[in-house]
Amino acid sequence: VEASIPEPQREAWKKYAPKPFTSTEEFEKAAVSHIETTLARSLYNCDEFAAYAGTSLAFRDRLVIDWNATQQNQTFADQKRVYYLSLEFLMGRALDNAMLNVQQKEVATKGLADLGFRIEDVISQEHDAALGNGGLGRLAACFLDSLASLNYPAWGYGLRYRYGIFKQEIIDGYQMEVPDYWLDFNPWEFPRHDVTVDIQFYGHVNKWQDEDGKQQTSWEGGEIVEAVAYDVPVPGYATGTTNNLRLWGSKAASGEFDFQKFNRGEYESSVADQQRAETISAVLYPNDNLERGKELRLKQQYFWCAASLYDIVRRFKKTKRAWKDFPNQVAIQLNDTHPTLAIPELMRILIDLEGLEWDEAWQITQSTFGYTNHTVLPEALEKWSVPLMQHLLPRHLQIIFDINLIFLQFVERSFPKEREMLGRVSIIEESNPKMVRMAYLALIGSHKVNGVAELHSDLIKTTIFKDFVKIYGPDKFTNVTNGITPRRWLHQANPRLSELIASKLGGFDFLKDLTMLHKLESFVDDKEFRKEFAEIKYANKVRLAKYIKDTNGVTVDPKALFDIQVKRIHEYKRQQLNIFGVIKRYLDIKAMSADERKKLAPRVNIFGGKAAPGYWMAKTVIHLICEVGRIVNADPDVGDLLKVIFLEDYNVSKAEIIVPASDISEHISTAGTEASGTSNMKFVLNGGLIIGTCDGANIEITREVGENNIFLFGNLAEDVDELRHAHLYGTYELEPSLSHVFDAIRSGMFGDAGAFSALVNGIVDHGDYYLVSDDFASYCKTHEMIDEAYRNQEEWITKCITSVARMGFFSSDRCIDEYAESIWNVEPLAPKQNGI
Ligand code: GL9
Repeated sequence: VEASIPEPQREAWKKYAPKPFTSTEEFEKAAVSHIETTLARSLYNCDEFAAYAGTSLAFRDRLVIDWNATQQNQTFADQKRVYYLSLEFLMGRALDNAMLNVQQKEVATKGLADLGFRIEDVISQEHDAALGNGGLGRLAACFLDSLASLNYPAWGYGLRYRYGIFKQEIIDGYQMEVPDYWLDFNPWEFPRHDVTVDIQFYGHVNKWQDEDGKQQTSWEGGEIVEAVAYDVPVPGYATGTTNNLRLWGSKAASGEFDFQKFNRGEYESSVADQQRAETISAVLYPNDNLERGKELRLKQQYFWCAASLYDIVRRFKKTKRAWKDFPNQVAIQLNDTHPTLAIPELMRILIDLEGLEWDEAWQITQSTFGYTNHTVLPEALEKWSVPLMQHLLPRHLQIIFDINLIFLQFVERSFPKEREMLGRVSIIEESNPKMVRMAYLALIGSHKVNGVAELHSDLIKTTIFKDFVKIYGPDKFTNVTNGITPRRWLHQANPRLSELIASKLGGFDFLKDLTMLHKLESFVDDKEFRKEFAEIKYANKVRLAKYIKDTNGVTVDPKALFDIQVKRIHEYKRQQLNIFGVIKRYLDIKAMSADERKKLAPRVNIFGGKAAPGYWMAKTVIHLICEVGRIVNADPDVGDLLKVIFLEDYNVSKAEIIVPASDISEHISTAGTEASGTSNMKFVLNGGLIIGTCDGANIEITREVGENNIFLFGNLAEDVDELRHAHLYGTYELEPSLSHVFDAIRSGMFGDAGAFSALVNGIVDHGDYYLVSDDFASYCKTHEMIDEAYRNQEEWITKCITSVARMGFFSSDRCIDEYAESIWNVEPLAPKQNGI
């Protein structure tokens, strides 16, 4: 309050308060001014990067105006806010998105042209913000876009990694990892050096009785690391609402201790402390669907949870409300178990610092948190060793033990005859060392738990959380099927298709209500529309073909069927099934007569994705893909009938080029393993069809688009356990056509056979856990059906258009409204200015 300008002086302020540009001239003025002054460049010294920087700064000014107004409006309105806690936000590039969301891209296009630049070249100067591994992180980014676009008062909280997900280089057919230092120039973040929180680690717990005989507990000693806030504006589409993403960076606390060391001349050690502190937010762990209990990771988690909660509690306390109102003002969503420490941390704040009784604190905590589960893969379920937690967070471990004790007593009372259940549901696993099961803690500490697609939400109730359904009843569990933002994944990635749709639907309102797409069905027989639709797909394929030529040096025919699988490389996602299928196709072609070959639809098989650096099997899959490409692409006998491409360093901005260019994309996980998938939605929304298993959101996509418009194959989730058991204990027979593929690999056709032996043996000798052999025949058969269907281009286009028209359900806007209604109980808040 002291910092506000006195009433009499406000007129002067308001007179000069900046106004957003609205014309080409105003944009040019803002951009040139930034290039000349902020960047100290000139007419003779302005390359594309400087043009990018100037454009970004001009748009940033615009966002900041809306951002300030939004924050002020939300503070005055004083209603419930949502806090989305996620260790990953895979944002990609910001400039294009900002221009489109404030609906000023045309102004910038013209303005940049006036200054001698092509906007695409300017946009491509930006370094991706790649603070995530894959689907989970990108989902968080789509949610932020929807929260702002729907005017929800919401903040994201995450970590400001200095290094995002590594850059992938393919060298001689092998993945190499290169660090991704992305902060050299980042105009999209605002360091808040005045918003800091001291975060404590290690130390010990003190308990004593105060004068009133009340038990008191405090956590003392140890070391302090400082959290500094970095704020990133998140503009909504066609609204004045610009929300905040707050990322915490770590640095050494500037206390006496350091200073004294420095003063004593112990420079090295004082610098070492500094570096150790900065290490906490240095690097994103590059694992997807895998947890490895590293101390630094636990430190990251607590650092970020504690800083975020301090911030949230500070904001709440400013409203002078009673603690019981906390859950009426605050909803915190836990994106997977990574932020689970926020639960014992809130308990610690309420009990140790604010003096609440356990029961009231627990009531508040449970009502505040919601937990989203994103996987049932056992290797991805987080567990932390009790000794490690005892060492790093002694007070939190005590609180976890207390939560567990009270919970187990409740279970004992409710199910006195089922004593074995206690061990199964305990937060503490009685192993050596003992482990804290984070998913159980998250579930017990939240009022709702959700899965991310219907099948997945059913599966968590029958597998990993089965006992908890009995304990709490089914109503604690719900489903919110994932979605994607149509702003980035249609309007931005595929502007021509977006334009075409707008021309038929009477404007761009569909970008705010994606269910409006259904009206496209009435144009499915419209000749002109069909022609344009097909032309756009072709142009997108030409764009990708050019990209492939530039990056891989391979010429591909845009008239061929583009078959794409881009996602993290993981055994459960079964890129190996895909490449084995490609090898079979190659062998088949080689055996065909010239006449038979004439009937074949040429194919381009495109792969992309990163393998976790320590995931040897995934790296082997990449190597095999590259080797198959090397042989096939150089085989003159095959020519354009088959090309195999591995695209290096798949990321968000590359997805924006790749996704709109597919005819078919592959979503072929072993049934029951892919919780949802979200790229499946992106591909169909962009007019491609999919081949997929009955897994994750594929099932709901099928329900929406209709069985005739999707190519499903393979075993069902309910049969997987049985099959796995049969592999191990029955007589195991390899699918013969797969056997031929393996013979070819073993013959050295694709280079050193030894390099691929583990991949082959995993299937032949070690139980084929992912059911590659079981699904191989049906997979290949389905690809033949795709060949057949693609030959009938008229039918094909009908399928594509019909599918696009039926994708309205998969907007992340629908998702966010569901969370708001069934988990958060929050209402949107109309913006005060610049709203449309
Ligand atoms: C994931 C699932 O594997 C995906 O199927 C799902 O679509 C996303 C978003 O809900 O979540 N779970 C998970 O751990 N990851 C996912 O992508 N992996 C990471 O990105 C870390």
